[in-house]
Amino acid sequence: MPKKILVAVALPYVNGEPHLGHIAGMNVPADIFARYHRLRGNQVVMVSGSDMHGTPTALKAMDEGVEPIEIATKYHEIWKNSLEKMGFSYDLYTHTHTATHKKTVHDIFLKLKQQDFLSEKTQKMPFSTTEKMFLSDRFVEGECPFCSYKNARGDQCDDCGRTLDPTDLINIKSKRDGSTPKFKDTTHQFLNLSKFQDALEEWISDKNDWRPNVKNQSMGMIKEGLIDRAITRDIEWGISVPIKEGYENKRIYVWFEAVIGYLSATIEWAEISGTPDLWKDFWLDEDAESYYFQGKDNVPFHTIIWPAILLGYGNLNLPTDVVANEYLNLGGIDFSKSKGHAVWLSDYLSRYDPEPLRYYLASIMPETSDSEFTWAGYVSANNNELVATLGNFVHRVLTMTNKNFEILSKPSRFGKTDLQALSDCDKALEDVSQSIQDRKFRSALQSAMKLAQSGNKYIDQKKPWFELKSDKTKAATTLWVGINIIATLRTVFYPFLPSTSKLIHEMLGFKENTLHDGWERKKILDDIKIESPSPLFKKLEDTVIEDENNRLMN
Ligand code: B3M
Ligand code: ZN
Repeated sequence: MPKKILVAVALPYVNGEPHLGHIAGMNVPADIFARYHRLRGNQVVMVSGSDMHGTPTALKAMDEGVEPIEIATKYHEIWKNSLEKMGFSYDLYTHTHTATHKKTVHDIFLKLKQQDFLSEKTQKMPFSTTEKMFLSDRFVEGECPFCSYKNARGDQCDDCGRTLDPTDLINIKSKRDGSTPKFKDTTHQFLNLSKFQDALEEWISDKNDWRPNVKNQSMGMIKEGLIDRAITRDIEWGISVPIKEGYENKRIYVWFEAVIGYLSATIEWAEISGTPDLWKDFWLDEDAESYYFQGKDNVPFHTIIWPAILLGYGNLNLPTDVVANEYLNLGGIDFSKSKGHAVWLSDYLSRYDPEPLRYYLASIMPETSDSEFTWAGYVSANNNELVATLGNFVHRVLTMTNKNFEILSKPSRFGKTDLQALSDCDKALEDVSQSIQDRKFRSALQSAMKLAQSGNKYIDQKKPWFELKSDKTKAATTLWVGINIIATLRTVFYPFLPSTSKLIHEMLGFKENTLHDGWERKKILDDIKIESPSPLFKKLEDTVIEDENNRLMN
């Protein structure tokens, strides 16, 4: 029975361009996971889009002296284009400024209100005496009372990850003009998180296959005691509050509505596909699974706030896993000078190919601890692993076959080494598959690369160049086995390197879409003809390292 799998990728704020840290933490793992499951024949819907509202966009718009919608639209286009160029296979990449999203948010808000999970309360909020306005979320900064981090924001501390209220901040300052705000009463709608304390604790307690950091951080916050949080704000940029009086100048808190973006995107996707009810397969069917990919700072919103909203609404599936990554840091260069610098995705793509980046980011993915991107590491991964191991193996086998055999036929007998090589193929299929299912992407990639390494060893051991001179049928056996290894590499690398996989597929003479073949060693025809192959990867000069490091320092 094919599974139904929702791949939900965090909706990035559109207050800037995507950099490599963003995609290493969410898009790369999500795409590997989605592509793997599609190839297995499972029914997958992968959605995300831009998180358009709230103070992040409003603050950037203020800096640039334009309306928030201009900023949001501009960066949405940049994100969408760059993600497309990377080959991320979204079924829908939308944004949260759509009619479908607003309707879904209002529906959920009203249902929660009706079920008594929202209540109105008056709270003290920072008020700017210089600008005569309330300041929330990213409009203020101060010291975190839990971990003493100096730049904590009005709704979250980026250092310890806790969700906060502005009243928690020590030495609170306006991010807009540096002034010290006064606290003033204002009325808001609150999500009664305290009502979900027990249900959430029970739900998380048996999540033993979650990454330890995700489970422990969430459990820790729940155990500290959940407090009701305001989900409306005194700001102008955002989704209106569906309450008749008193909320005309207020908007829904950006995090409350952004998480609903996963649901509204699935609904929008179903509508666009001409099957408007299909979203239900992924959200109402209890057997459907849902995986949420994101950076670690997003965890409490996906393990506490979103599940609380889902529980309150009723009948909608809770996350199967919240696959959060740690951070990818920019390493190998002087940090003080590079502060504020990043490798921007569109800039990368203007000079280099997507696939080596997909590969390198998967190989250093910050799954359980922070990791470092270095240009030296990138060049080495490209030259030593992609070019010298994978590319070289494929090239040598296909070239030798093309030069020496018009038609290569299936051998009638295999030796021990040949059988071992074929069983290595089955092992790679199993190992990569298991690791991806377990959301262990680095280990999955290692198992895939191991097959290319053992393929090279097999060829070195069998020496088909000698066999060609001494006994051509032996050489034929070796190359036929080599081609079977290549056919398996085509499958196991598909989730990581889809274009490379497609190229291998075509070089093996297969015409149909790679997706139709399933997770298996593609059945090699009994008689196969190999055309002269083209190289899979380009070697990079060592000067790339210095050039790129210089670029970062300037
Ligand atoms: N926009 C935070 C971020 O971009 C936030 C994620 C929303 S996911 C629903 O890091
Ligand atoms: Zn903190």
